[in-house]
Amino acid sequence: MVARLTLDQLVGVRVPIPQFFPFILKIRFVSLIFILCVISIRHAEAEESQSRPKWGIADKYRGDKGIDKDPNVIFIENFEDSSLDAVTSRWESIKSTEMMSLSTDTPEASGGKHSLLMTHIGGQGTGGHLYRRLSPGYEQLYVRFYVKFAPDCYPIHHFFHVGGYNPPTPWPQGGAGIRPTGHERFSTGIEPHGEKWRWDFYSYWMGMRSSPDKKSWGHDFINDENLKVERGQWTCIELMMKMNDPITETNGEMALWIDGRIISHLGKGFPKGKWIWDSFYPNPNGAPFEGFQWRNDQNLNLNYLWVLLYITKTPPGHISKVWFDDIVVARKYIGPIVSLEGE
Ligand SMILES: [Ca+2]
Repeated sequence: MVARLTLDQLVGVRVPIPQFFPFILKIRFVSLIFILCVISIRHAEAEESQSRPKWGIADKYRGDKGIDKDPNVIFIENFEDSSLDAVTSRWESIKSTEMMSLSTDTPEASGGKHSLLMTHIGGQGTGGHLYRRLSPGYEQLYVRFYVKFAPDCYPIHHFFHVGGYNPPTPWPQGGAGIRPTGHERFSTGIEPHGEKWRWDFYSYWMGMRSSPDKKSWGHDFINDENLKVERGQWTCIELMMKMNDPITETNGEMALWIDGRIISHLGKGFPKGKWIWDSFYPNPNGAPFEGFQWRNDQNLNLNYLWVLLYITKTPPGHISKVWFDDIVVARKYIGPIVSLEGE
């Protein structure tokens, strides 16, 4: 009876103990249940901490108000100016301002009143961008942004990029289909992957493999057909990139969160998976991921942000709308905006 009471108190549920158990075995049975409970709780806590950091910078600034003053924040763009000219003055390379406008459509939790709307009309150019350097360059960065695609937005060729050039340039460079040598550039796009409308990385670095056409096109790492891009609603994306150090190592990392939920974290030895040409398919029966040697030159680091909408092959006249808002670049995990409500 003593043992059963203790067990009930410990786990909060009544676990029947076989009546034929001698008293000493009952004690051991209770102890075993207790230990299993502790292990289970700790395992759940570990999973929780993996699925979402306990807090992000945004948790301290409801509606992102004042987040630009945080010592770990490097740059923000919330499009809260009265004119587009005031916005573009913060960027070094701007492509196609004629397709950009300030919109009153903002993420629900946002403390602001404006977002950036890019409106692409089929047959008129290939989209637009805002690009700038992040000086003096960083060894690790978190980049969070909100995006919304119109329900009838046409498939997108390439999207939001973060990376580095050596030396840094005030404009984005080329290099499509070419494997970097390791001293001059690397990049990762967070992309809706064309007609598939699924989120994935799209990375260029010196350790790339080849594609079937013997070139090296951006590599993807998630390959989850269920990770759909939900058009018609705001989505919070956060990318983390960490440089390899020393430069001879493959201990660089990369991670993606969507709406505060960890989707992918890649580094030396994790996760397990299988390569097929330029695509990595996570698979517990595969080999440990080799990690990222983003660079072989210490002067190459994370030093640019490229808000890109590159859209091609759209039927003439078809209108594709994409909104951006609440971009934050920081040294630590940022997380989704915490609503002003309840303040
Ligand atoms: Ca805003």
